[in-house]
Amino acid sequence: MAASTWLYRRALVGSRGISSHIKKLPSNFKALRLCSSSSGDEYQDDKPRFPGALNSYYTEKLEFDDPDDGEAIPVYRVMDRNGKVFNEAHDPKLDKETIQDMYKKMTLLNTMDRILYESQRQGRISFYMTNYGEEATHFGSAAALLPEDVVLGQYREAGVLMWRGFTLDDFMNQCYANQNDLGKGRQMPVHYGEKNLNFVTISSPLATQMPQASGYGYAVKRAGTGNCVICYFGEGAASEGDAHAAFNFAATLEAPVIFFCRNNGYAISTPTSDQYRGDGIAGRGRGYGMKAIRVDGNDVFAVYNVTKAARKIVVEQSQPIMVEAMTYRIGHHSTSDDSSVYRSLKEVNY
Ligand SMILES: Cc1ncc(C[n+]2csc(CCOP(=O)(O)OP(=O)(O)O)c2C)c(N)n1
Ligand SMILES: [Mg+2]
Repeated sequence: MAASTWLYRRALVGSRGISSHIKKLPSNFKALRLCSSSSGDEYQDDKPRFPGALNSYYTEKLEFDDPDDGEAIPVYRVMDRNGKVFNEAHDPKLDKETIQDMYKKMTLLNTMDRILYESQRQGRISFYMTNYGEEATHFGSAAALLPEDVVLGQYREAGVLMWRGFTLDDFMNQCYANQNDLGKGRQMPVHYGEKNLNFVTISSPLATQMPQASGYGYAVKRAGTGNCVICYFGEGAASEGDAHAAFNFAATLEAPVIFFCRNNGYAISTPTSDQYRGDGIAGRGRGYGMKAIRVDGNDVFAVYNVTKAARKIVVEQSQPIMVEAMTYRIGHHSTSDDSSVYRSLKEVNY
């Protein structure tokens, strides 16, 4: 049954619910056309009032919406490859101390990765995952948040935790699962968590953090603290059903969640070309009724600006936002992976 016919019948029987809704509809409501014997000319300016697409309009052209029409979402950047800022107005003008702190922590993260990666190779720990190549996504986003904003991560966001104050000892204790480990040795290495830093413990099954983030965001909204939730995830995790549930719940509940995708080109050995069609992850924002932006994830100032602007919108307007940070996973997926089997050294060294 056509939706308009159904609505019309419901209006006639005057039942509760939808009929009361119908009374609010304009007098030239589409259903009237069903009872009219006129040519319909007088309804040329009418707007469709189907409840499922209130912003649509009528057309007499039979055309499919084509994802290949129009331009792809651009990649926002602030600096060129040599660190030169294109437009002074976009320089976040962070103080020297903060910039140095970011830089030092990026190199510290690299050093920690090397030591822990080699610890695994020496058989001292069971597993490890490096963060090489994605440092700017971590520090750029973490620096733009407040410490009270809650982080739900995937696993490759050690820099976010480092920025918040997780110490080298904390990292080591967790990876070595010793008596000082905050997780009491119950988790695999890199499954960090620290309540005092508002960093929810990492869990291995992909995308579980995503619907949790939507729920947490809704709770934060109800609590009215003026904070937000940031949910980090890989573009591979975005192929999980839980990702859809998370986006849709957050959008409809208007929860203050920044969905921060680290699009690093691979989900273990699966390249993005085998992972999705359409305009990446940012391209999905519109489908969920979410603002979205794509950013150069290797440009720390661009990531900072985008996260700061996203935070303002999600908190002030109470709605989720999709951020897609374009980057590249330089290391192997984990110590259980050998990426030379599925990608060339030339690609990695680009
Ligand atoms: C439900 C589930 N399926 C499969 C896996 C195995 N797995 C672990 S990481 C990973 C790839 C995830 O890729 P992505 O989300 O892009 O994150 P990245 O590793 O690139 O940072 C897969 C398939 C898992 N942990 N959980
Ligand atoms: Mg990935």
